[in-house]
Amino acid sequence: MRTWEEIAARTASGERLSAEDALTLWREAPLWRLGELAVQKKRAISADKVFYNKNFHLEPTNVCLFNCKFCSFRRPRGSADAWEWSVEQMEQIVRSYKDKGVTEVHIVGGVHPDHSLDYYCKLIRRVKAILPRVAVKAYTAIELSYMIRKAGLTIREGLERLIEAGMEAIPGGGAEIFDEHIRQQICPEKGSTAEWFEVHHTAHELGLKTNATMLYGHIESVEHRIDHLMRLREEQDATGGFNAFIPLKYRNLNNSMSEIGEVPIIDDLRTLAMSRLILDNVPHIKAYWVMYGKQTTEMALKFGADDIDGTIDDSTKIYSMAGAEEQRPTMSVGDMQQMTQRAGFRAVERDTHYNEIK
Ligand code: V47
Repeated sequence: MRTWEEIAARTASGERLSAEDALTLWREAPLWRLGELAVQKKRAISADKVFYNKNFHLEPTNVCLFNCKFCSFRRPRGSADAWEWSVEQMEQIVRSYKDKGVTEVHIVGGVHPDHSLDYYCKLIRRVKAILPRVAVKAYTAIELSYMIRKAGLTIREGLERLIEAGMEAIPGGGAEIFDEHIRQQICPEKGSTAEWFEVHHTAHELGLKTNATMLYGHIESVEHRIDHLMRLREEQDATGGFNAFIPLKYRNLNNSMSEIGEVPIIDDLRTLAMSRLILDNVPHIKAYWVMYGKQTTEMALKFGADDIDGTIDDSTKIYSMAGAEEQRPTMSVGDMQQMTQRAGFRAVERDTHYNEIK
């Protein structure tokens, strides 16, 4: 077995990590060395840039067919804090972003029992009618798989309809942890790992770029995280369709796994760095500031992240309901620039496809 020092030296010179070496590095290398290696890899791809965008979220409903144990967002239909916005209500929200310079709307919500594929296509069309130049990054693979199968279509046919309606990218949610045994324990009702990959693989074949996530810091082990990253690396070798990887730290407020607690920040930093090192073929590693909070996000830039997501404008509740620091998440461009500068990098505005906006 190689020592961590040997593995670090080989990784630095461009050798791809095996699962076994990744485990040694993850467990044994000091944090500073992981940071150094990850930033070296980050610089080779994005130099001194850290990307952000001007975006907002639309969360049509928190009513969901599935009852995932880590979720603090879901509410039973009819309960006091459940919401089901009509398309007209969402149009009103979208109209408030006219002339605000946003380039992306991220649409994601519960898997609602009544909504049809036509409803989801209609929502995209209405958004595009109001904000024609804004990219719609919409629906997790789990929502997509459900709405498309319910319509009696193949994943390819369903995605084609959504693309025709104006969907430009797919967010990374619903990946959770790919190991089927762990998945069964934390989200037994949810769509499977195979379903998640089928949607992303088909999207890539159709030329759509997508993101990938990993929910970590609950009952999984480091081996499960490595397995998750290896499966993504393999898919990326085959299609090249992932734009960004987003490690999502399990936040434990008000859900049925709360007793597990949250992992320390050092674990977040090791996970970010190891994601950058294992995913040598995924260009961007996103430290989602809404989930980490601003301080950890700033540190994440020293551990291989090159993207911090966007301005958000207090439009998402998934993380505030799970106990994240930012209860009304909003970040100004000035704040993002300062955060990036303090970490020794340069903030660059991007669109959904990572084109720089001058
Ligand atoms: O799939 C839910 C996660 C995801 C909790 O693609 C939780 O740019 C931690 O995927 N603690 C949805 N995580 C959010 C998501 C996302 C976010 C930002 C950017 C992008 C992108 C994608 O949120 C779910 C799940 O893994 N999640 N509850 C929780 N308590």
